Amino acid sequence: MKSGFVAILGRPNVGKSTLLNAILNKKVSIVTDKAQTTRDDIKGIYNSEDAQIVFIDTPGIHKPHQKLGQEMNNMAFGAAHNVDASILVVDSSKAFGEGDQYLLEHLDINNTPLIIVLNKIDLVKITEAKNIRDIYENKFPNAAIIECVAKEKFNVDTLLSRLIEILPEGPRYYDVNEVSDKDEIFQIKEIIREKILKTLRDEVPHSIAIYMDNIEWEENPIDIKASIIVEKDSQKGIVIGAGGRRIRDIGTKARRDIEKLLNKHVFLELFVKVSEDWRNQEDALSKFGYKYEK
Ligand SMILES: Nc1nc2c(ncn2[C@@H]2O[C@H](COP(=O)(O)OP(=O)(O)OP(=O)(O)O)[C@@H](O)[C@H]2O)c(=O)[nH]1
Ligand SMILES: [Mg+2]
Repeated sequence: MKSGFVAILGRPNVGKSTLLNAILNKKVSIVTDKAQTTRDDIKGIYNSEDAQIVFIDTPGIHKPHQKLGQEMNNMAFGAAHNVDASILVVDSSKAFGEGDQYLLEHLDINNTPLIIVLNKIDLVKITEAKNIRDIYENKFPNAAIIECVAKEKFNVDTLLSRLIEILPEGPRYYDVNEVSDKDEIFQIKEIIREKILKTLRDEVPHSIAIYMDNIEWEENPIDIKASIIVEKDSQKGIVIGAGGRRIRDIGTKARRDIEKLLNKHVFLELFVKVSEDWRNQEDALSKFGYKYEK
């Protein structure tokens, strides 16, 4: 029996969460086309007959502009420690730049085995792929490099077999029926945040947190009251939209996914509240669950 912990690391928007969902054949981490979608360490547990791999999806490592960004980086750096192996996901359709340099300077994978996933290879010409491969081969001569299309599950099996080779003999750390370490409340908040990220543009989606006001599990439909937290007054109207159309749309889409998750009918009520400059306020970061503790 092979088992162990594996951190999925990389810059924002490279496809880390897509890769995790592809490995698990289940959506445990939200995916959008916006950078900095993932804000937490999210464990996803893969089980086969003779292996268990506990993957840790992490926030994309970036140069932080707010305290929230620092906390997110800390979660990713923290995940890179105390694991048996790491996967560094790279968007191979983007030229190597400042952001990649930042990551390489700050990330310490602590001498654990590394697999580099050159993702989004579907968007790349063969010659360009070779350039990116050369850069990472030079940086990490001991790492295995695998080209993937996480979105299409291309080469995900190859990645899994390589990982199983690398991992030590060990027990199952989690029950075989557990897919993620996050509870339903976390997943409900993430579904709401995903719908907002997909609906809004520019800086607004990054300024949002979700706060669960109340859930009445015994009611039918289940009664959920949640608040969308924005940073400034001017963002309230953007989230609500003309005649409340935008928030209704977000609510409808979120409710459908929450019903699928819980397999029950749901009544979802959303509120919009301002928490001034919350991404820089320690107490607000704690309240919304973004304080890195280890
Ligand atoms: N073309 C292509 N797009 C991909 C692939 N994998 C992921 N994507 C897209 O890339 C975008 C970002 O994917 P995510 O999985 O959210 O990326 P992430 O690295 O988790 O991003 P953060 O959570 O922000 O750090 C989404 O629009 C995905 O659909 C791929 O192999 N090919
Ligand atoms: Mg992600």
